[in-house]
Amino acid sequence: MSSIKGPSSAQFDGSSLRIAIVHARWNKTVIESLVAGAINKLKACGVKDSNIIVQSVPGSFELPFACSKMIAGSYVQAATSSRDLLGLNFGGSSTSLPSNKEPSAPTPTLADMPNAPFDAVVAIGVLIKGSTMHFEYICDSVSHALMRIQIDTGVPVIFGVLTALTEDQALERAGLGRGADKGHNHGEDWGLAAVEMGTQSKRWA
Ligand code: DLZ
Repeated sequence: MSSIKGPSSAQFDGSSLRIAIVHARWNKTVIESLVAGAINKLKACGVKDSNIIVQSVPGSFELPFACSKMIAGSYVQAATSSRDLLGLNFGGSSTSLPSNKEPSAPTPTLADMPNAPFDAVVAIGVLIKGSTMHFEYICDSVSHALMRIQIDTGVPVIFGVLTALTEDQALERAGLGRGADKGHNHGEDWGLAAVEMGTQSKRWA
């Protein structure tokens, strides 16, 4: 029997939105796919490439700090863009998963967005349970901190943190499953959620 789980879709126009993606670098293969899925969906909803800022941090534990600084407009973009660090080149308007062969578009930095008031921030991380309590502490603290940031700042923070018990769970949620069913890339859902919440938060302002 097919699953009934998942969001019902609604269409929002992202053409006037500025979106920040902050991602951890732990579990790179899964992260790459999730970030690509989110960017592709943002662009499919009309968000301009020049209005998508991507910033990386070491691990998921660092996501709340970086999100909060991005919202404050004071996080310094690394000299090398995270898209390049990941080998992700998002040139062109293709909505398919990016290939490293596509020409690299100049990656916008915060300097290109003075007073960058992001309409939404997508926090992306992949936590995979190990043999200690580390996983539980990070999942708990990061999810609470991200919730607090969006409530305190009024800027929607999309919870793009996979809290997987196994590597296979993480791969399947990034569309990279090892079986016949590759699974669904949740990054796409996060991109959609960012456009909806960014649009709605303008109306609720
Ligand atoms: C240390 C650590 C471990 C063991 N596992 C993960 C993980 O599965 N996913 C992730 O995003 N980060 C992990 N980290 C790194 C922490 O998030 C953090 O970067 C370090 O503890 C430094 O603060």
